[in-house]
Amino acid sequence: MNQHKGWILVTGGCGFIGSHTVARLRQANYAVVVIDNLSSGKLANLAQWRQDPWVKIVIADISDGLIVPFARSQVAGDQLKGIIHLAAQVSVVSSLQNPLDDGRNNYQGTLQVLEFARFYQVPRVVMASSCAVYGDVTQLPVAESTATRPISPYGTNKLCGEHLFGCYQRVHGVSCMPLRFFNVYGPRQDPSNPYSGVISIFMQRCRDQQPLTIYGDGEQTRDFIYVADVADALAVALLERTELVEPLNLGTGVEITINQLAQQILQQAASQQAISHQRSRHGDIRRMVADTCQLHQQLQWRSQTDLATGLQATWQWFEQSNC
Ligand code: UD2
Repeated sequence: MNQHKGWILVTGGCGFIGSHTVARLRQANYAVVVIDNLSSGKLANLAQWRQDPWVKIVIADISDGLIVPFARSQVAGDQLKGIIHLAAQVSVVSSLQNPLDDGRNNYQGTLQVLEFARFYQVPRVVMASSCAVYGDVTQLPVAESTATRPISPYGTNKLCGEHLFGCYQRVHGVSCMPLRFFNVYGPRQDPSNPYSGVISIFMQRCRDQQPLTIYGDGEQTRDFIYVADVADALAVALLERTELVEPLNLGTGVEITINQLAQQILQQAASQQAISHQRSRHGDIRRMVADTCQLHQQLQWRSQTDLATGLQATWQWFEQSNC
């Protein structure tokens, strides 16, 4: 393909969500520049675009600034159409252990992205925020109007990132929109550390014939959204609903307990692995599910993949991969 519809910068594009976002943008014939420090992302996640002239990858840490790495990308002469900002430290637990690292990645990194957008007059920036901005909630499903009271440096820095977005919008006219991700799952999610997504951990354990561990009684709930749907919502927010600027929940509105999830995964994997229970994780949120009314009304978007379908696709990937 010789032509494309314009360049889009994806920070964290080598990661789990980032690589699906690159796929979604290439499908729509946008060219993509990725900046990634490979702290959790992998070049292998973008292997299928290795020969693609419209996917450029620069290895750099966004918290040190984007202007110099972008100059290395060979597309610096072209006007960017937009930025999808996904590069982040993603573990709530790590943020409690190393709050300064979290601040550097998630607050300073976001500020660097916005300074870059201002410098290059990038018309639109969309960022990954998190339902962690709400903290412990008493009313479910959680709506965007709920008071934000984060209970971790991770949630606090994501909230600060949202405020930076609002500030750059008002002061510098950079069109900015945060999406508050709920629990994202799907192919390429890396199960290699204890704070990886629960679906990736359970699937790896089924595949490797090890028992599953549930923290606490398993009656805690989450709202799981499939990664290709997340990539689609990001593309729509960046390219189609450019008038939107207020944060929106990005979830499915479907609440499931971890006990139910474990059973569904065992069934999908045709596995009879035992389930053991361990003490609850410190700070584990009890119940979480998105109110998706604003997502439907404003973004005019809803998730397409139900949990059974998403688990099936994820399991197929786990069976074939050796991660
Ligand atoms: C998710 C996000 C995090 C942040 C947060 C906001 C992931 C990986 N993390 O954290 O970035 O946005 O939401 O609140 O999406 N569990 C088990 N057994 C296991 C692993 C987990 O029982 O082997 C439980 C865990 O205790 C929790 C639930 O499964 O109750 C989900 O855990 P998680 O680590 O997938 O995600 P979460 O919600 O803690």
